[in-house]
Amino acid sequence: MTKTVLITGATSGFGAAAVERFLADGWRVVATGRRAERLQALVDRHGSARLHTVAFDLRDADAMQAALDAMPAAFRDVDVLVNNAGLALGTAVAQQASLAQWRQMIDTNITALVTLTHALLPTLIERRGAIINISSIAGVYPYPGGNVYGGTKAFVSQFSLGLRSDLHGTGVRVTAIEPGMAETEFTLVRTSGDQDASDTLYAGANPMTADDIAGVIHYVATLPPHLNINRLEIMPVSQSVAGFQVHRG
Ligand code: NDP
Ligand code: 8X3
Repeated sequence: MTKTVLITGATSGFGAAAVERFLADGWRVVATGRRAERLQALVDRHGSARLHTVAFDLRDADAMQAALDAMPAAFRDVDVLVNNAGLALGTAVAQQASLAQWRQMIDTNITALVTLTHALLPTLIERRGAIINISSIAGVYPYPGGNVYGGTKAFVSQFSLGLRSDLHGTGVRVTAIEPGMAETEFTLVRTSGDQDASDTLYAGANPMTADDIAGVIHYVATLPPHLNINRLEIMPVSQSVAGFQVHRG
């Protein structure tokens, strides 16, 4: 039977690559993001028999509910929710950071994610489905300038584990994927559009690609139903963790 996956943040990076991966594997896909023209391009490429796109800002709870209410019947039975949309904004240390950017990260990475999850839980329980949350190594390992972004991702990982406990016995699987450095539009967004900064960060680093992570998302979604990966941390070989900092005054 054809399964349905709802993927947020499908206009770029991991989400866009995941759309391609699931469609290629015969799934029905609901793809969301704010940039309507990119979603339309997906429909132009793939048609709408197995693809439903809907453009809205995830931070707008009313728009989210309207999008769910308007979902065509063929796409309503969501088996897998991929909470992928998210962003980092800025690299400033806390004492110099923008409160507006902090709030936007919290509203997107946390509030929108829990709101959508809450709305789809009844369906996911009925379908004995799966929730795949895109967290980050930034939620595990702190670094200067990671402050609120890392905090939101720590929330995502811990919320995932909490969901696992609450959904005990329902058959619903929950996974937090915690990627390290991957080249997408992530750094362009983080630096407010600084393409040079993005290019410099990834230059020579052989970072992960969006396809790498899409493959992991698809792998998790298609595991035998008696298996649950709780959290999955993945980095490029070129990246590793380096020690503590010590201030001597
Ligand atoms: P991209 O910037 O390429 O993609 C982010 C996606 O999120 C876009 O499709 C964007 O769509 C969507 N999005 C952002 N804000 C909103 C919003 N308010 N409403 C709806 N959609 C929104 O980055 P990635 O693919 O790299 O990021 C995907 C996830 O992976 C994020 O949660 C990120 O934190 C996480 N991550 C990324 C890593 C990396 O190194 N790239 C590493 C670890 C985790 P649109 O702008 O059209 O709304
Ligand atoms: C993205 C990974 O290390 O750039 O979540 O914050 S990092």
